[in-house]
Amino acid sequence: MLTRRQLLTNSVATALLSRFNLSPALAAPAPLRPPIILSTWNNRKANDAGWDILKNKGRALDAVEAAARVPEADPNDTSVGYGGLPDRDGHVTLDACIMDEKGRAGSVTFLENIMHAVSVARAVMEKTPHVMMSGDGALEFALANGFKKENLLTDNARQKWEEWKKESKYQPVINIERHDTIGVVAMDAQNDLSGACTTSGLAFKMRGRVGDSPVIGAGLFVDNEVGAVCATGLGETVLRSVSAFLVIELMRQGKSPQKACEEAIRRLIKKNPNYHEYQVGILALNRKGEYGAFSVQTGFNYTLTADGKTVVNEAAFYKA
Ligand code: SD4
Repeated sequence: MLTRRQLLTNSVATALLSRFNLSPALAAPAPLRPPIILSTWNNRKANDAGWDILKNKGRALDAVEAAARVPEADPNDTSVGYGGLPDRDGHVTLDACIMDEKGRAGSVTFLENIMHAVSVARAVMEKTPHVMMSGDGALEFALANGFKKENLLTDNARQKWEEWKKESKYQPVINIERHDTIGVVAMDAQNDLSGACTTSGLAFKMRGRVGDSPVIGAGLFVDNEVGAVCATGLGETVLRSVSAFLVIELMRQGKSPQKACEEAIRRLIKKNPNYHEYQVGILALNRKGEYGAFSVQTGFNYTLTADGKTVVNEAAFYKA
């Protein structure tokens, strides 16, 4: 026999269901989806590091940070962290950000001499009341929080800079340099979402230039009710379009991740019509574990790990 309390709970539940016109099946919580991690470009080792965390029921936040740290530490990756190509004055300057399932965010821009910019961004998020820290202040904060100061300019990167100086042409090249700037988005076993981005930015950029990667809403945005989105490519175009936030809002309105990326790239091209001269790729994941990617030019690929398997997929691209 039902107790008085159970009867009361049942009648309140029935009243709520009819008030909001819900069937009991619709009111039940959605079943949990399996974890998934995606990163921009061919970043298999990064995904492996993230997957190790996700498969053990770890947080998406830890997974995206672990993934981003892989290219940061790799001297052969010339657009992230250690080994990143320097600015036109020979300084490696880093941009990074991270966002968690609570919508908390941390970011560093124009950071020098610290390999793991993404972890400094996480420390900004977790240990300060701020979202963004920049330049010398970010460096001081990193050192005060136990990060080690080191030279990030490798012999290889210095050599490329010396070569570049002979002509000193400032022309970002589409898909010819190896792109390793990593944007990474993930959903964990609890179905919480997080994302991270880390880069040394455009090679031989003007000193002090900051791209889209550390800018919340441009290079990265996460909304746990909707999805997680990251962008890569010519940051100036992404900054003008606030692309990651736009894709989140398009998905909120009901678009699939694929359609949302396509619409955001179309809008970006409208604002930046010289689209033969630059590359941008956007990668999106929604709460159902559905994903999509789209780019301005051919050549953008992304790495997907789900169910313990990793594949590198070519993204579709804009055709006028
Ligand atoms: C930037 N979006 O600094 C970065 C660069 C990039 O692949 O993603 N390169 O503009």
